[in-house]
Amino acid sequence: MDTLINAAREILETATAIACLTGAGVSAESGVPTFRDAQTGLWSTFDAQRLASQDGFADDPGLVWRWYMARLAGVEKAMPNPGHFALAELAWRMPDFVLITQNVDDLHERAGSGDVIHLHGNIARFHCNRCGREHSLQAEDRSASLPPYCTVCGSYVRPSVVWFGEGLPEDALAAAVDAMTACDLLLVVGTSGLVYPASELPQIAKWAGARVLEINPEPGPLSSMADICLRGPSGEILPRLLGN
Ligand code: BJW
Ligand code: ZN
Repeated sequence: MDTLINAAREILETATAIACLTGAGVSAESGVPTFRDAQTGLWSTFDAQRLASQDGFADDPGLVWRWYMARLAGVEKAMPNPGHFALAELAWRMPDFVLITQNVDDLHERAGSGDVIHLHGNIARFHCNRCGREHSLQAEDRSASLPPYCTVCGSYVRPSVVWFGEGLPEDALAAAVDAMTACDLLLVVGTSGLVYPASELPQIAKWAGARVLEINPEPGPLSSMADICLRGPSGEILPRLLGN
């Protein structure tokens, strides 16, 4: 592993434009469950693919609401881990650094990262499922058995996250694609690479000539395009990569 870390550090030190794509794994060591990890992942307890969809919300809005309120409480309790801090430090060191996350938590921001591109939204924001009006969460909403109603149209309020079958925010996706074509190094951290269109981003960077470095304890579909795979938790590997 030391040889691989040293090789990766060399690539990092000579890179002039770095992009980083993170997934649920980067927050795992903060106690935020990943989606697909067999033992602890949200998918092992719930059919999250169903809950995170319009069909799931239509079938049982109360279940979906309570699931998100429980997850929001978990995110609020969680603290950034050394992986989040290392990425914030990398941004301070590198003038040309773009951080793109699929995560709906704010742990990158709380570690000091600014201008984070959120591809899948934000679990702490809410809007009407019909008219789109923003809703600020009230204390009583948190323990409610049903979602709050929109004050404009009376429909249910939902979390401002991207569900399956929904489009990603266009500006975020465009900025992510730009970063892929502009970078000479892409770090892919803690994502299974299973969810489209985020899963296509590393291929865009590769086609544009960037080197790709994967940090993940497990191999996945993105591993074959990585120049170096560092197998281990990002909370340990990222600080080592920075020489901390
Ligand atoms: C560690 C670690 C440690 C652990 N350190 N690492 C058929 C084929 C292809 C595509 C489709 C298809 N059918 C439908 C689609 C499209 C669909 C899709 O991709 N589905 C797949 C499941 C097949 N995508 C969409 O619907 C997207 N929209 C779209 O495509 O619109 C057009 C369209 C619509 C319909 C049909 C076709 C096109 C929208 C996707 C939105 C995803 N939303 C979610 C939920 C957000 C809200 C919420 O939080 O509830 O986003 S799903 C979930 O997955 C969440 C995540 O951001 C996302 C990615 O997951 P991530 O981050 O990779 O986490 P995990 O758990 O998968 O992996 C964790 C990783 O960490 C693992 O690798 C571990 O090893 C690692 N790890 N510990 C480092 N300590
Ligand atoms: Zn409304």
